[in-house]
Amino acid sequence: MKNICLQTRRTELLNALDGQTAIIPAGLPVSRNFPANQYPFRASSHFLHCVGLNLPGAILVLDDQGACLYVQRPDADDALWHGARPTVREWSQALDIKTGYLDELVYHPKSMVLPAMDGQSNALLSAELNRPISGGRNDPVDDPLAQAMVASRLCHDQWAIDQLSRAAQVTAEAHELARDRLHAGLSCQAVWAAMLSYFQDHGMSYAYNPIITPAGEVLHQHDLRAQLRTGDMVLLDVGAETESGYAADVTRTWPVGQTMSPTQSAIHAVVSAAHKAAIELIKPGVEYRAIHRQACLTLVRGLCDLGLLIGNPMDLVEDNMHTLFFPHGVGHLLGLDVHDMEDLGDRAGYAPGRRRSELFGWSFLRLDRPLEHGMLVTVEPGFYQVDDLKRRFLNHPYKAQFVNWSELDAYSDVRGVRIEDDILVTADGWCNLSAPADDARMVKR
Ligand SMILES: [Mn+2]
Repeated sequence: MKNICLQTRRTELLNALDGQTAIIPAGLPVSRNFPANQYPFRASSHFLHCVGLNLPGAILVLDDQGACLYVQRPDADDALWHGARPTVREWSQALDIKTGYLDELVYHPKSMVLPAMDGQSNALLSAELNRPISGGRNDPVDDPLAQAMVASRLCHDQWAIDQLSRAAQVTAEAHELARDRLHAGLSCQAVWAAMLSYFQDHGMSYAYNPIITPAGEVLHQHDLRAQLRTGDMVLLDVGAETESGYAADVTRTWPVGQTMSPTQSAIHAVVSAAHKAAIELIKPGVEYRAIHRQACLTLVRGLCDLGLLIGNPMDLVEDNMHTLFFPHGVGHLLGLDVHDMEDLGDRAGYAPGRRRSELFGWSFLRLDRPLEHGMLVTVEPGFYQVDDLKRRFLNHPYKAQFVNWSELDAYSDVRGVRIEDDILVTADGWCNLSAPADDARMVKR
């Protein structure tokens, strides 16, 4: 697989590193119980970005000699249990990159590292480099390398866009398949099985643990044991991952049995209007924060029209009243990771010099930078009735007055509604990669 985009990425990273040495490990498989019984292996996204293949244990080194890929030397009986492995020469020819075996790698003591997510490979690197190395969003990482990787991954090249489009399209199709099957008595597990099967039929896996639930107000509800009942609205947040690791992230909220109640339908329409209004603003140069604010404002306007909130929509957003129903951010970067590059903290999500707000709601905004051509972002406004939040607002001496609490009681059959699509920033507007197949997909402005 000679891939010109991968070569270009490695060359640009080498140039950005200016002769310094960088180590990018793929990571090692993680065992479930005994060592030989392992979870499916998925290489680190930084490694996939540069190499394009899931190679357990492999390490990419970038230094003043160029790029070199070090792979595990096959064990004597590997061929028996796993089949014959390519030699380094074969890897070199297939990937058009210099290669070696890991036992030939001489570590430069000043190497910068992008940690993998598994403890074992980070421990090995720690021992080789004689300093602590660990993954995780709050751990120290080598900043110049992290910044170079953010610059490389922030805007997607054509190969990435092709992969991301395929993931988004297959995901949108799986959601439509699920919608047509929802009926009382079906378990969420069975819905997941149908969607996963659709991904696998298309050579894909899943990008994150699915949320399929009638309890959509629990933002990360991963329990799939619920059985659907007539009158439920089901929130499905499910996304495919291509073989090369590119993710989709799509949410739909649908009724069990094809029809929504009038209250469910009214709230779904308000969320849908917020989703549409936010997307409409997208183009290069626009601050993502403004997309979030637009979603908040449209949502609040709709809730005022329904008589659930009382006051001037702009003032209500200023008073953070939207967070009663929409506490999270309107979206995030998407790429190889479903929340792209969050292993590097907020380096990718936040423009240099910016920090997260401490204000409730805004503090959950994962992206705060001007949009650029080639970025892929999600837009995912929602409406949730969270008992704990409602209590907090009801007991708030100032905020409680802006809610028509008795009217809200009539909406008890609406638990959680979210609509999420994957929006590519184009040269002059946007393109919804996860739009239903029968919609005009390329909506350029
Ligand atoms: Mn998302």
